[in-house]
Amino acid sequence: MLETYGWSETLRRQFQSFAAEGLTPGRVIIHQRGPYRIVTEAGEMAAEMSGRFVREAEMGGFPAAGDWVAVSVRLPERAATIHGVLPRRTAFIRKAAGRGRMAQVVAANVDIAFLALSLNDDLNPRRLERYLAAAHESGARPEIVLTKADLAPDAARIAAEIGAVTGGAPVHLVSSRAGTGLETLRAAIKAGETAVLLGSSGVGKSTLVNALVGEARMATRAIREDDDKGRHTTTHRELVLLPGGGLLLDTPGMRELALWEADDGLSQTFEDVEALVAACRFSDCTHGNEPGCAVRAALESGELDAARLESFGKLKGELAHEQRKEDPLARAAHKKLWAGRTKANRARYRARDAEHDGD
Ligand SMILES: Nc1nc2c(ncn2[C@@H]2O[C@H](COP(=O)(O)OP(=O)(O)OP(=O)(O)O)[C@@H](O)[C@H]2O)c(=O)[nH]1
Ligand SMILES: [Mg+2]
Ligand SMILES: [Zn+2]
Repeated sequence: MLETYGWSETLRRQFQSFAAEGLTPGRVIIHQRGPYRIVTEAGEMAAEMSGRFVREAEMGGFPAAGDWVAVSVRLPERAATIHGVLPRRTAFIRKAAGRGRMAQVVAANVDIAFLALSLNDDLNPRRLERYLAAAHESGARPEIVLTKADLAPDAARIAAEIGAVTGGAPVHLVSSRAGTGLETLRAAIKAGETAVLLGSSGVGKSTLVNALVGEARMATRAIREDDDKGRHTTTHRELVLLPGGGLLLDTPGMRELALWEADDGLSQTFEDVEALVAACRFSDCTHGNEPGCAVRAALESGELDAARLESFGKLKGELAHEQRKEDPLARAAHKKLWAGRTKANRARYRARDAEHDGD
């Protein structure tokens, strides 16, 4: 039973200490406000965290959709108490919006990240790069899903263009309405594997889940509200078992997956740019006027797109900024650097003013 939800030998070994305490394994299939919904050997049930677990959990340690948890089951009530979370194989983490900005696990133990973009919208390669960086960082393998193919007469051409900037991630072209591309997408998720659907609100994630399941499992936006971009139809995360095996996690739309220590993810997304940077003659090359600059040469030959380079620089800058915010040491070092620069600038201005004093 649990095998269909991805239970494995590795998990069984990791669970041994919990088993010794008489606990049972379960997987979080619904994460929403209020109790979790989990699946166990005894079927589906509601689950809440034990008081002790809540007190002792570390940042980002609360269970998320896709997590394997150790529970005590109260069978007559069909309810369970969560006492622990198993180590995550992969995790999608983002900063929660607003103050406090705690790390939030969006999805855990995901094998494939389907990055959904609607062919009905302006496809923004920069947004795609952000998604890809976050996906690589999570440990899941990213695949692009272009939705609403029925609305774009030149869908195949767009798919090819997108395919050129994904750094090797496969591109799927689907229409839930016309029923095209669904079989190939379903085949991409092997039995026991978990995929997550990520993308902006309204791109058709829940409609796609329903099309793959073959029934209306998830509520979707009414057709006449097609352009109501502001509203989120799905507000919880739900793991759905697909008929052919494999699991698909539907999530609420999100505008951006803010970067959270996505250093490696960024490198993987921009492998081409990083390779060029590494090929510059000087290791601290600013790609300005230095001789032997591989980046400038690639820009001139057209091998590298200027917008892609700019996006790389911007994401790198943002990432450094995020890391400074989280890491007090880095923050202090940065402050010192800037204090030093300001001081140097002031000295320079004074010298310049002194020079002009005699005028
Ligand atoms: N033409 C067309 N419309 C689609 C397709 N798939 C979904 N839609 C429409 O797009 C709208 C949004 O679909 P949803 O599935 O609710 O979108 P979502 O991504 O789940 O949105 P959130 O839950 O808010 O994140 C609905 O009106 C769907 O009918 C498709 O393949 N073709
Ligand atoms: Mg939805
Ligand atoms: Zn250079």
